[in-house]
Amino acid sequence: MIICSYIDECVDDNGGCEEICVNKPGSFNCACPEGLRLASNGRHCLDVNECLLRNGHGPCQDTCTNLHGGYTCSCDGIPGTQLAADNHTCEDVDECSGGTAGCSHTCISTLGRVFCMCPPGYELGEDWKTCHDINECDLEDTPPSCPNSCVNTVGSYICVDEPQQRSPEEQEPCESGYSRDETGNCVGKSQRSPNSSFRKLC
Ligand SMILES: [Ca+2]
Ligand SMILES: [Ca+2]
Repeated sequence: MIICSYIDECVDDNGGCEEICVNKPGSFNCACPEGLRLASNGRHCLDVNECLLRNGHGPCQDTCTNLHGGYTCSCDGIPGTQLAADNHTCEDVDECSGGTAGCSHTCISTLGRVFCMCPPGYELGEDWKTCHDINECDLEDTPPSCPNSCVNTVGSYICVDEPQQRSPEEQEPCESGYSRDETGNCVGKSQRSPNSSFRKLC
């Protein structure tokens, strides 16, 4: 009767391996964890410099720093960006998040810079942050559609009806019991007072 017994070389001093010893029937070999490679002596593990690829960037979009058994990426070389959740690419830092970054209205962030924008009817002030109403009635380059009856409003403007220029003879007669006063309004004959509660507009 022949009894075969395998010797586990890894039991004794880890088989002489620096990191991982893999026992096999009749033999064994050394291995290294991810990020390290087996040295030519078959026992020691050497670091892999992942950053040597791509002109020193390695797998990183920007800066690659080699570590023993690994590497780390950073985005110090691309202003306005930060390392994304994938730990490799660089993403724009949104300076507008959590606030308006000083903009009175709309905040836009791109590549580390903040731009403020204004809604229609407003223009950006000298601080490049605060939106001020445009007085459309005073615009010379693009005058309003009603240059003679323009009233500026916040964010826009309105056109008010121009006052009637017709002479009293051309105006329609007032209802019975009313007559037209000096401003052209029909007022009760017995209440010819500007403050009268019986004042009636035609
Ligand atoms: Ca490394
Ligand atoms: Ca306006």
